[in-house]
Amino acid sequence: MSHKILIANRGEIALRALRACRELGIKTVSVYSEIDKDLKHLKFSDETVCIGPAAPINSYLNIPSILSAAELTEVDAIYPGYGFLAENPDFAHQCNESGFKFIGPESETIRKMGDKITAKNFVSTFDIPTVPGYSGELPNDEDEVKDIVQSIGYPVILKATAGGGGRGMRIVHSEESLLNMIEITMQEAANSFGNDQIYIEKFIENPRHIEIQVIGDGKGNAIHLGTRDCSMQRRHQKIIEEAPASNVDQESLHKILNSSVNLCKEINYEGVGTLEFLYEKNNFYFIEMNTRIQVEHPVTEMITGFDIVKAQFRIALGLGINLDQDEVYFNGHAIECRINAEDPINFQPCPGEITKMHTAGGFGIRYDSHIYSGYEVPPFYDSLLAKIITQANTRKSAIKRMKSALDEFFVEGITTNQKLHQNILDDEIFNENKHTINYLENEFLK
Ligand code: MV4
Repeated sequence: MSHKILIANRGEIALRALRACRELGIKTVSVYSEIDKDLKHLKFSDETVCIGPAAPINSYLNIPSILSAAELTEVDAIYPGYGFLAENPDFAHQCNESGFKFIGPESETIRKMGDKITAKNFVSTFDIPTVPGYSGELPNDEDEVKDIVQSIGYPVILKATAGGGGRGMRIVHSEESLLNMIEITMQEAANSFGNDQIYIEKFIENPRHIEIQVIGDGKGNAIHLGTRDCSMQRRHQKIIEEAPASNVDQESLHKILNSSVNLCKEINYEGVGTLEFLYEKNNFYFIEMNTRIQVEHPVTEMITGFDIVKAQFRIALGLGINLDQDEVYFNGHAIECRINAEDPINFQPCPGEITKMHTAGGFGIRYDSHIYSGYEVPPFYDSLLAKIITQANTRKSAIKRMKSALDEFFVEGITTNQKLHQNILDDEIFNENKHTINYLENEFLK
């Protein structure tokens, strides 16, 4: 196989992708911003191209600059990773139009899932349960709007259809504030996304966040790799993720796993994807589908033994998934702790030089990170430093293993959220697996 791929990302995911390419014998071109010239993956890349200044808008979000680098180095395909341009349908389209395969779904699939009403209406035709609500055009008559919301029942949540990931949402508790809130939410959506369309859902007050990993080959074959629970989060930033999601109703789960795979088969879904659900009182409610690799993919890899990033490359090169559903075995439990360079009190990013550090390691422990002693964490990008992942036969043993890993790991020179992780791992509610999406902010940190 003689292929060359451009990695259009930075940090740990760029290194993760580069490692996968090296195993597959794929040549790599890594692009970087001026401030990122010392990133670890650049040292192992076949070629490197500087694509602009530190500010993402001038480099990792700069489509012409990335396409120029692709042309200069004559790559076959472009790997977007997560964040930046990973779910930008125009970027995917322009890559393909310029003769570079975008590694991911077709641009039209990305566009469809990016419009949250369209995505919701679409998945519901595959027998996937969604949150009850209203996704039509709102009538002009104010009393009609009030009647619609009254029949959903307060509290409701207003969501911008061009939003997602927690942006452009507002909770409404009673009719008094309804019309005003609709107005503000639409106005904000127009300003932020250039699209004022909103939809209304019953507000699910205290759910868990559970997601399903899917993979399709673009030719009608698809499989799922089970579930993850990402409920331990703060302000839409996940902190700890696990696979599988435990204590969920198995009958409902099997239905949505089947429906999710059917959807992927039916639309010839190409690449990896994640269907996000809220889970409360034994019910799943679809909220969004992500069409990219996710930060937390390693927990799924650890319990399945399947390399999801290598699969992305294999699928893009037309080599298929090389795994059938009946060959997927789930082995024990995995947990991931995201180590961020951030202030433990106010959660503000804490960039700076890492003066000294030591990684974690050992049986059942995986460490995914681009940092090293002497590396300077720049202030321009997200603050993820490292992902520590442990796998063991049970959730309880995986937690114990993580505690030991966190005891070994240290970083000097900058502040991190390591202690927060250690405190969560000692927490009773977490250990009993009773936490919901509200737990960290509303109870643990109070
Ligand atoms: C909701 C919800 C409650 N009810 N929808 C936040 C991000 C976006 N993916 C959807 N989100 C939510 N949608 C209804 N009808 C609560 C959230 C939510 C949330 C969801 C998943 C993980 C963390 C969250 C934190 C706050 C709110």
